[in-house]
Amino acid sequence: LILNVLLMLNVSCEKKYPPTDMARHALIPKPVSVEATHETFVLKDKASVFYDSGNEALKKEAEYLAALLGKATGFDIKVKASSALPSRGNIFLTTSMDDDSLEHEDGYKLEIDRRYVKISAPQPKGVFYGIQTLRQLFPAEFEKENKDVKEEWFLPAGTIHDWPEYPYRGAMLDVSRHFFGVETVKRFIDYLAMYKMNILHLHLSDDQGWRIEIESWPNLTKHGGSTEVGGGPGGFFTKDEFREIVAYASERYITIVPEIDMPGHTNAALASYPELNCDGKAPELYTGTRVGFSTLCTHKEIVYQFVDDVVSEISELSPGPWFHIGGDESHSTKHDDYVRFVNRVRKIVKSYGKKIIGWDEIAHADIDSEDVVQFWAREKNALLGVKKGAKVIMSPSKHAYMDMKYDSTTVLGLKWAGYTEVDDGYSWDPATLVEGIERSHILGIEAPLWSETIETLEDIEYMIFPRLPGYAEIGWTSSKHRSWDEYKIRLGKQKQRFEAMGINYYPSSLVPWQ
Ligand code: TNX
Repeated sequence: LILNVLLMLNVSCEKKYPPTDMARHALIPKPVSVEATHETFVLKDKASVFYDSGNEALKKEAEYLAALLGKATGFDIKVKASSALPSRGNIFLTTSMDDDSLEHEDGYKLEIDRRYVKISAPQPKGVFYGIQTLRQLFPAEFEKENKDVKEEWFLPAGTIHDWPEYPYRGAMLDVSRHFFGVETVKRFIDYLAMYKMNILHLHLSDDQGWRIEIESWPNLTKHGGSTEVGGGPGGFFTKDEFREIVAYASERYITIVPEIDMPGHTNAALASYPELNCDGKAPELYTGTRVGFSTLCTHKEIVYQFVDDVVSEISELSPGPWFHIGGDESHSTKHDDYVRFVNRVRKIVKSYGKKIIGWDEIAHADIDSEDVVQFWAREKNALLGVKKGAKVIMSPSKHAYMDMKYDSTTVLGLKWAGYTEVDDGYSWDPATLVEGIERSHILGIEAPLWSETIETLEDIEYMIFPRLPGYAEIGWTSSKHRSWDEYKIRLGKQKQRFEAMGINYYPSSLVPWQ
């Protein structure tokens, strides 16, 4: 009886908050389902984030969320273990699911009502994705530093069920043409995480620079890392820095795919070690932007020792399942030499327990169902890969290249694959783009950012915003639930969020910015 009276008092004392509509919030990527119930959850100071007691992985998510909320609101948000739904006003993270509608291992369910917020998922990874959705349900100023202090933050009530369409949802950053340090890479990772992407492919070597320390071949970074396009100072990641990137990414459920591009795109290595060249002479370092002029000497045994050492040292630093061997634009390597080289390198990579990814040209080598071709230019190559049983990552340069200019007025970027306005970036379906490449062949999608013209974080932001959220949505949301006309409205509503975060974005006239 006492309890009932208390409950009644509580109800009658409850403040009235304006109704909400969860379904009208501009979530990117678009979730599988959103049911609004129009109540309001109020987050106040001293709220706690609870997690299943004993679940250490989940505790990490709770700490991540508490830190995020604390930073945004200034509240003192505590993390607590619990075995039941906590009292009102709190947030609960759990991996015990009472709902079989969510069979997908990377999925989550987010429930908000006026009493609590609950994120449940089969795995902590799903909880992390639920947290990213929760974050987007707060008003844009949530993302702003040094804002006015508020006593209450409102969230719209309802239930979201959500899971990804493709397992591989990536972006690539070229740190070779221009070098970007750990802080910039971490920021890039933050942007991927915000949109539930799970792969960061790092293009770690090219003609213009070698960017990762290899202890057994120290001149690669000492000499080969000492410049970049335009003649700037270049740079490289020490092993510890690379480990720091891997760890930062992994806390956000992002796998690093390291790429060492070979046998072409290797001038920086060739300049560092004369024995890798057929004529035994080291060329000068290169700071221009041409491609296709360099090749490792595929007939020399020392070249395979070099590859073995490099793959070994990098694989030891990268816990992910893949090693990207490049293989593109080897215009200075004879076809037969190229095929034999890729075949041997493939065996080396496998001997370190990694699976091979290569640009679509590697389909000419003896690849099979364990290998992955990254489609960027030639449909024929990708189809050959599919015929050999390989899986495909879709990175069509006409749609997915974030280094392409938006239009003729874009100062940064290149245009060899055509201009890529925000709608061209979004309006394609990986599973129907190329006849013969079907849904079942596709591992996922990746949007590369090549950096011939990109020098700073501001440059990076301008090219990836606002295209990146679109690639994230292509990877996450089934194409039957996607259309540009509906998406552009949600994208337009990101304006305040981009501005709150200080992101330098391209204000495309195709998007109804609000
Ligand atoms: C082609 S895409 C390349 C890169 C360039 C890029 C510029 C690919 C596999 N190779 O070497 O940076 O174009 O858009």
